[in-house]
Amino acid sequence: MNKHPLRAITQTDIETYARDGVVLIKNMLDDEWIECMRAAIDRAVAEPEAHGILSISHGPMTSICYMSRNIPAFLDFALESPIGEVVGRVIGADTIRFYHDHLFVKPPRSPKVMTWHCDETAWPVTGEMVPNIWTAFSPINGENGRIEYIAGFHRYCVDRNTHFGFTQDQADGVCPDFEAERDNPDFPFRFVTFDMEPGDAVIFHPLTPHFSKGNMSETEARVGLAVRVFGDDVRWWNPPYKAGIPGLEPQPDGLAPEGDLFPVLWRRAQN
Ligand SMILES: O=C(O)CCC(=O)C(=O)O
Repeated sequence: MNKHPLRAITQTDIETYARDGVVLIKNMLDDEWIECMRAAIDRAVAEPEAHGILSISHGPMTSICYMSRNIPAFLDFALESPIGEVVGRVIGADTIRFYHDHLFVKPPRSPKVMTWHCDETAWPVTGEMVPNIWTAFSPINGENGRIEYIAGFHRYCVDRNTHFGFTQDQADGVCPDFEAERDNPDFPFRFVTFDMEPGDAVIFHPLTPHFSKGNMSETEARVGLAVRVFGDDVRWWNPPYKAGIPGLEPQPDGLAPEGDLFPVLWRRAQN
């Protein structure tokens, strides 16, 4: 099972993430990881309540979090796979800690649409270094519900200190419905999306809007495992609309996350 990515992170990967707020990393995992995690994912999908915490989007799609607390393979994936290194190098962090994992499985013919949203508004922290590394464990394509992203919108949000959520009472309210912009030739941002193979990953910024439609395949589930991490600039911040962390009281605003619930996944070697 590979500990380092199967191909090195490049300057182009780093610049693409900085510019677009989203980057595809092909071929991150070897076959052993894919096989091991497919088995662990099948276990979680068979009994979601027993193996994770149901997310609000659970329903016609398996959407559960914190499997790493129940199925050892998910914790191994966070700690021993290349994800910490990959995300740390792409976002330019010196230290990457684990935050949580979130499994998204759309079975064949799942009508589940994830409406446009940014993740950042839910996380009980400030800082830009709370990306999502979303790894494919099935083929991902236009038929089975691949994710779409609005490239560059994260900079718009950072520059204006704007934070869109899922609901009106979160920060600056509901994320714009970018469907209205799809055919607008004057829309200043790009829609981007990626076909993926098992073991490929997409890293996206917490303020990058994303969306996925239902799975129109008759036969193929769409399987993705999101891992969210904390980098160097992250500090606790707990207004009422933020998600809690199971088993942990809200932490004092302004402190950096640390401790056993947030193990270090990767540290940059010092020269
Ligand atoms: O898997 C999906 O379709 C949505 C994923 C998502 O919203 C996320 O990873 O934050």
